[in-house]
Amino acid sequence: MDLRGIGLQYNASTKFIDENVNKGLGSKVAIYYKDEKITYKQLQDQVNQVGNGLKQLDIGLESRVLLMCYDTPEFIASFFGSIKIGAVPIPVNTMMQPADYEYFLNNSRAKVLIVHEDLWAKISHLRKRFLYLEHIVVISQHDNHSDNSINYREWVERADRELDAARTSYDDPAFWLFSSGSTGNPKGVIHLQHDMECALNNYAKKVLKMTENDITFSASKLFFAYGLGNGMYFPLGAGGSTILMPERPLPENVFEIIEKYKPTVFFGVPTLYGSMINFMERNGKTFDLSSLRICVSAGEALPAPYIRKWKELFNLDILDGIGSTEALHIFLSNRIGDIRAGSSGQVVPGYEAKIANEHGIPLPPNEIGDLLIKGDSVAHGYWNLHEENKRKFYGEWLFTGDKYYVDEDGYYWYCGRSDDMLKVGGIWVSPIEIENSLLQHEAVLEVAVIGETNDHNLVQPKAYVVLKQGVHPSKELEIELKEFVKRQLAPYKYPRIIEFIDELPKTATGKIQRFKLRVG
Ligand code: 3UK
Repeated sequence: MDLRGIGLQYNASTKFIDENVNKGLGSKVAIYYKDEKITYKQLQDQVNQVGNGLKQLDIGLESRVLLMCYDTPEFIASFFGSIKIGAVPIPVNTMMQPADYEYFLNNSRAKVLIVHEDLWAKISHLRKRFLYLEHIVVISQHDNHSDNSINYREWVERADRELDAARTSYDDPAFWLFSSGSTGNPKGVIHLQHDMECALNNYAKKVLKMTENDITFSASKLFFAYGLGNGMYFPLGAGGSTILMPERPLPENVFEIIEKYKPTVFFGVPTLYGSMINFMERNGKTFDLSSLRICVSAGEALPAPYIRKWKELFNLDILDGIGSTEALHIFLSNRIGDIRAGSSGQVVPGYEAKIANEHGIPLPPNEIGDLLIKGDSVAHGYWNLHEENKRKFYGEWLFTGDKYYVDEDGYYWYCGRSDDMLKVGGIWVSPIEIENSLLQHEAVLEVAVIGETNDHNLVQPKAYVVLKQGVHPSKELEIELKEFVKRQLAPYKYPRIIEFIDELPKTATGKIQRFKLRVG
């Protein structure tokens, strides 16, 4: 039927799941998870069952579904099951505090939450505060629940395995990701149905040369835009396989997974490469990484010495590339066989980049300015934030918030953030949020948090603390303050260094001059 007004039909779940089965890959392994091997046909069944389960709850087009899921097959089935019926999945960080989840749920107005049992246990007491939430689907080993939540396994098993994709269009919202803001309030980044295919074609296929033969392993979790591509829609989009690891990535378990499942492409962040190198040197052990053909780093700039060291230890290259939640994935990257250590490489095919001064005028090579990029995987915009949208999305251009210069050969060199935000271990940390937390401690009068770079050029949050009168600095107090922040905020945000000082540098109007602390 030739219907008017419905737009160009496109559903990302059809593209990333059904097309593989239709191509004859049904019996191929899509996901390696613990001792399970999940084929494309099995994954398609699970996707369809989640979609049908959601439909039975009266969830349909444009309805948000919040995912508080570890990296397990349920994450992928829930993500694509939601998309297939035109609902909009929102994977969120599993390391946050209860108040953060209240924010995600109320801000997104998700009607359904799909959540792992232990995470639900942390927030179920707040249920009355979740204004729009109607259904809770709990991924659990147990069958019975005291509250009236739904058991994921029973819900899926009851549901039909046949499901036609909703009539979504190419430009329909497909999923959201929350990006941290400088005041600590995350912003819902709305991505469209076509965005994943665009990142797949531009970066995974053209830069990483990903094919059906690839098996990926991402130490970065699926709820990060980086991990979502690495561990889900890149391998599935190429008809390859992914290895999922729900645990926190530590050198020992990352090495173990690589040896056991033999991936061909590995994705990490600079701090992880650093700790893996350190682990090797400390233990004098060797690991067999010979299955890998390439390693990728993103999240923050990769220190050049790590590239050399990794090559020495494993004879493997690490490709540094910069991406963002708003751009969905990597838009500047080094190339296989063409690496400039310390640089973010060249523009990824399918994107354009521009370095501009404060008036938006393009700058010549070697001059530092604001990096703007253009490309089809760039988000539709932020949810419900009109002013922020105007500042971030300039017509066709995305303002990245990063300072860069480009050399005569077209390689881009990172020079820092345009705001005060810190990247710690590849994850955003807002100095304001840490300051606000420390200020609640009874011993603290004033505080300023900055990023301090260590010997390897990696950033650690450092707090300059002015104590209240009568309180004296001590090692014990330092430990107590760190623990205090870890209890209040997601633990990865705690200040690694605390320095007690008598007063903070301030402007005449009383604004803390963080830049003065930065230069020491
Ligand atoms: C910084 C880098 C220097 C930069 C991400 C790959 O990190 C990702 O997304 P986020 O939204 O943060 C984006 C910001 O992080 N950054 C990222 N990579 C690099 N700085 N060198 C790098 N290689 O400030 C950027 O604006 O958390 C990374 C793929 C998808 C992503 N979302």
